[in-house]
Amino acid sequence: MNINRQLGAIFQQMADVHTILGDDRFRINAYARSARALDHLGTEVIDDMASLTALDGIGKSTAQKIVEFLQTGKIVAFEELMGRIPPGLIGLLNIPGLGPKTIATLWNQAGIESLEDLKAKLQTDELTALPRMGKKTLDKLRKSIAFAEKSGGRVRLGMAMGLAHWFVEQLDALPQVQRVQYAGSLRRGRETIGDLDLLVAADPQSAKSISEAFTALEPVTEILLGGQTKTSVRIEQGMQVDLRIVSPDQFGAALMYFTGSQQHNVAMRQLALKQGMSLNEYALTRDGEPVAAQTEQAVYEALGLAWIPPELREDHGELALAQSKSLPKLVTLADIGADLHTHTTASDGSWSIREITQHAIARGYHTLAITDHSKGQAQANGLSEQRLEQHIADIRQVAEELKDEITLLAGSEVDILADGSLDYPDSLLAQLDVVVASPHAALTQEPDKATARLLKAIENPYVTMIGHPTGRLILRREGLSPDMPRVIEAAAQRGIALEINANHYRLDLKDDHARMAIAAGVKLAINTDAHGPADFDQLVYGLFTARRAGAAVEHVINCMDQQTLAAWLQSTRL
Ligand code: DGT
Ligand code: CA
Ligand code: CA
Ligand code: ZN
Repeated sequence: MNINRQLGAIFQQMADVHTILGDDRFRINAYARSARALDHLGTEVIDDMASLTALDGIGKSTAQKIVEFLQTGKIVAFEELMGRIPPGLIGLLNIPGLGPKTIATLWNQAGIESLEDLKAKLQTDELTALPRMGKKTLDKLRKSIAFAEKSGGRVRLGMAMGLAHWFVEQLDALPQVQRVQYAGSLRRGRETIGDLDLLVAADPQSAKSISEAFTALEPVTEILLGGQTKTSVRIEQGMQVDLRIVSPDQFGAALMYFTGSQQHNVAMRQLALKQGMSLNEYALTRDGEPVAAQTEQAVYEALGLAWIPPELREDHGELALAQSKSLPKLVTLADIGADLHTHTTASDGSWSIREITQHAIARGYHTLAITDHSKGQAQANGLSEQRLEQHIADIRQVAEELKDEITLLAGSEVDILADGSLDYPDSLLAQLDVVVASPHAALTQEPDKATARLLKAIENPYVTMIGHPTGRLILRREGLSPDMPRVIEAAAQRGIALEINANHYRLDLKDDHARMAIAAGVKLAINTDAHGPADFDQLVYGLFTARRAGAAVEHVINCMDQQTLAAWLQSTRL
């Protein structure tokens, strides 16, 4: 379990509940700051007051709570605080766009204590009697609730991955376990995950003891299905985790089956039937005799197919490509040599220019672009024109000092304003090496306005790429719904890149749009948008998304070598 994230979520919830209760700002800010600090921390917290209070954003009282949690598994102050509000109110915090202040109003002035209460009141417009609750706001709220219910119970890839790694580690530590692998939508790298699917290879004799050890793991709160080879549990994070135990000689067929997707499985089974064979979760067989089962490769090969990377197993034409041995050679972590969207303390990041550059060097990157926020992003400490000029000079200085180790580029993540103009004048943009133009505000505008907005930004002569083009936050905020085929076509014409923002809340472009971009000949950028130490590691989620889109090295500018990339960046200038 990722302790930092668990603690971060607790402190954020404490900040929210204090806000709902109308408690003092000072305390609220302290908890919110601690939550952010924990989110960005590179290493796991340990129960030591001195090292905890040394961390930026962690005060003495928060540090004491962290120690309490690490030693006892709970925080008494948190539990007492939760007792002060109706339990149903917490669920309302999951509705996108519904913040603790509004929840306080709904509770205090309309007696709303749960999602059910709120939905009942939204049947009519009676809530317009409350402050800041116009008809438009109510409509937005109705849409948000529908959005939240549609995503029902799914979690973000980045959250599920952390949990899966922890379970894999626990199972791997059991001596009876020969192999363990996560499967399902997680292995396919989908942006949200319904439940975790874990697969273990072991001697059938030991299945019982393995499933007992699994159900006894600390985060398990409920056993949904307690068989010997099939076990399902609910864990404290709310997720369901399925465990299957198979004998080692069936592992490949089982892994293929439980990786899915279901549509891919159906297509595979049909292909097997066509060839006079039969495929199920245990083996590929002919006339009841096993043909292949031990590895996925063997099963695919026996059907005349190349091994298909899990990210492509969605029945989007991958079988035909595997048959003609023309699957794309998907981009991997090792192919990435540059990050072109990162933040420093100049705006809302937690690294200095030098620190982030050293981290990029340590990761073996040949190029790094620093792209702090523009002036309109006041809440993110966006840079005024004057500050940007100074920042460019500061970046150039570090670039000169470290030029033998890395190419450090001066950039900006410039806001695309609601009308499509950029937040800095062209004369200033012209001084930059990289211009990531991103929408941050006005994210509920009508689709045709959003389309016009992005098209206008693409026309700017200095823009290098559009960053997180829709501004969505997965399971939180729908973001813009522009006409993506038109935006992609414009980017292709203009010769600029579209970003896959690797942050697991964003993954924006999403997989389907990235696939369209590749087909249209648009170059993709995969950037982490790093704000702090843990963020470079989010690259894996961007890679999953790119791979689901069928991206190979030649589609991704971060895979270019230093010289090619420099020349490509130049080529985007009109
Ligand atoms: P999720 O959990 O909703 O994010 O999506 P998956 O793909 O992980 O789905 P899940 O957990 O229900 O099942 C895992 C895999 O097991 C699924 O991708 C394919 C396979 N599977 C499950 N049920 C069926 C089925 O009824 N037919 C076939 N052919 N495969 C199935
Ligand atoms: Ca699943
Ligand atoms: Ca499942
Ligand atoms: Zn950014």
